[in-house]
Amino acid sequence: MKSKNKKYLIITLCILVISIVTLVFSNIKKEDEDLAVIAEKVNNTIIPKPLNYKEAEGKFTLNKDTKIYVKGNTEEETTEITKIAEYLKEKLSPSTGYEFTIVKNEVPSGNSIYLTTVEGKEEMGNEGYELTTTVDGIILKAYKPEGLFRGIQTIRQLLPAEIAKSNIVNNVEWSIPASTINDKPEYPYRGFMIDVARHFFPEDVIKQQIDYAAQYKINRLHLHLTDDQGWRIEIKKYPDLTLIGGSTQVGGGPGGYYTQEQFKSIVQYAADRYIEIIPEVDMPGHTNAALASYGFLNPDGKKKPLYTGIDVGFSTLMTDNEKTYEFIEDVVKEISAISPSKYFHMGGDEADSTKKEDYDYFVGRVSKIVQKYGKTPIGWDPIDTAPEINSSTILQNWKDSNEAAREKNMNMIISIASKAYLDMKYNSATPYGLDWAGYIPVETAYNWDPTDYAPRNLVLGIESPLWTENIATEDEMEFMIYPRLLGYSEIGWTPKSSRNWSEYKVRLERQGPRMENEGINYYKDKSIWKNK
Ligand code: TNX
Repeated sequence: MKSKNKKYLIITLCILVISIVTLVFSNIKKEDEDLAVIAEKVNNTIIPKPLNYKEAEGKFTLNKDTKIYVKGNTEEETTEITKIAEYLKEKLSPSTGYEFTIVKNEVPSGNSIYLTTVEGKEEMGNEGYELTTTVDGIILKAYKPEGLFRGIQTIRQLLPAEIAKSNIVNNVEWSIPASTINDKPEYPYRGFMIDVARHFFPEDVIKQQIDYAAQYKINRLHLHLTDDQGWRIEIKKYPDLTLIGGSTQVGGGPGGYYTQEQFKSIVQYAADRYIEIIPEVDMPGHTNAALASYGFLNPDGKKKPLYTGIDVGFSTLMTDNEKTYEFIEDVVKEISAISPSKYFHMGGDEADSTKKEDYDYFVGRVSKIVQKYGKTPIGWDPIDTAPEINSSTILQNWKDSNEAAREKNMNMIISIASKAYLDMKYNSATPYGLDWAGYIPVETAYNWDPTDYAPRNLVLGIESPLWTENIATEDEMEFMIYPRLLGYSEIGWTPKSSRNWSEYKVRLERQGPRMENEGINYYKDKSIWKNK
C-alpha cells in the first residue's frame, strides 16, 4: 500500500473510533438525563420503588376535616386496622396540625383516607397493597392489615417532605398527586441487624431505629445480643450473664442489657410496625462474655476475664461437655418463650478456636435444641458446611461461600460483607466503622442483587448488619445506616429489572429533606446532595 493511502486509512479509522466513543458516551449521558426527567415528572420519589405507579389528573389535598375510615373483614381485623390508622394519624398530625378523626365500619364519603381489607385480593400477598388517590380522597386496599401498614408508608412519602416535621408547618399544601399504585415486595425478608453486644444501645434507641426503618418497609430486625464483649439479654436462670457479662463493652464503658420485660417491649413496639425481631445468641465462638460470667463453661472451671477489645475468634464454648448443652438449652428456652419470631439465630461465625469437627458436632446439636423449642435456626456461614445441618436451617451468607447451602437446598439470607455491611466505611474519610471488606459508598450499596450470589429460589431476602466495634452512639449509628438502608430496602422490595442507579439517585436525593425533617443523622454524600 502506498504510504499516502495508509495515512488516509489511519485518519479515517481514528475518526470512526472517536465518533463511536462520542456516540456511546452521549447516549449514556442522555439515558441518565431521561431518567432524571422521568423521576421529576412522575413526582414519584418513593423508596422502595413501587411495582406500578400510574399518575392521573389532579390531586387530593388534606385539610382539617379529612377523616380516616377503617374497615376489615372481621371485627378483629377492624381493630387491627384501627391501630394502623392511629399510627398514620401519629405521623400526619404533628406537622399538619389536623385531627384526622378515625371512623370505623362506615362507607367513606369523600375527603377521606380509607384503609380496608374488604375485597383485598389474595394475590397481593400479606404485604402488597393497592393505593388509589383521586380528588376526593385516598383508598388503600390490601389483603392483610400488614399490607395496609406498608401502604401508609407510601402515603407518607407522597406528601410534601414537611410532613416529616414534628412541629406544625403552615403554608404547605398537603396534597398527593392523583395516582394508582399497585405494589408488593420481591422478597419476604428485608432486614437489618444491630450489634448491641460490642456497644450497648438502650431500648429507646432501638425503638427509634425501628420506627425509622419501618418507613422504608423493612420487616425484620435481627438483634446480635451476645458476643465476646457483652451479654445483653436477661436470662433468669443465669443472672451473672448480664450482671457480669453485661457490665462492660468495647472500650470499657458500662455496657448494659435488656431485661426480659424490656426485650418484650421492643418486640411489641416492632410488631406494631410489622417488624419481626430476630434474637441471636452467637456460639460456639464469640462467647467470652458468657465464659467470663460462669466458671462451669470453662475447661478449668474458672471465669475468664471480661474483654473490651475488638479481636475476634479467640473464645469457644466446650463442645464436648454436657454442661454446655444444658446451659444452651436453658438459654434457648427462656429466649424462645419471650420471642414470637419463628426464627432463632444461633451465630456460628468465626469459631476460629473450635476445631472443625467439634464445630460441626456443636452446630448440628444446637440446631436441634433450637428446633425443639419450635424455632427455625439461622446461622452465619460456614454453618452450612456442617454435615448435620440441612435445609431446615437458614444460612445467613456474609462471605460468598454458600456452596454447601446450595447443594443442600438451604434457604439463604444474603448479607455479603462487601455489599451489605453497614459498619463498612463509605470511603477513607468516614470517621467510624471498619474497612476490612472494603469501602461501601452509597452506589455500591445499591448496585447489586441477591441473585448475584445465590439462585433466586433459595433467596429469602437480604439483611444489612451494623456491627458496632467502632460505633458507640446513636448519631454514629444513624450516619452508618442512612442513607444506605434505603438502597437495601429497595433491593429487597423492588424487582431487579425495575432498579437502576441513575434513576434511584434522583429519588434518593429527594429523601434527604425527609430524613432531615425527621432528625435522622444521615451521611450527606456530596455526590447526591450537592449543596449540603
Ligand atoms: C465479622 S460477619 C463478624 C463480626 C464482626 C464483623 C465486623 C460475622 C458473621 N462476623 O464478628 O463484628 O465482621 O465487620
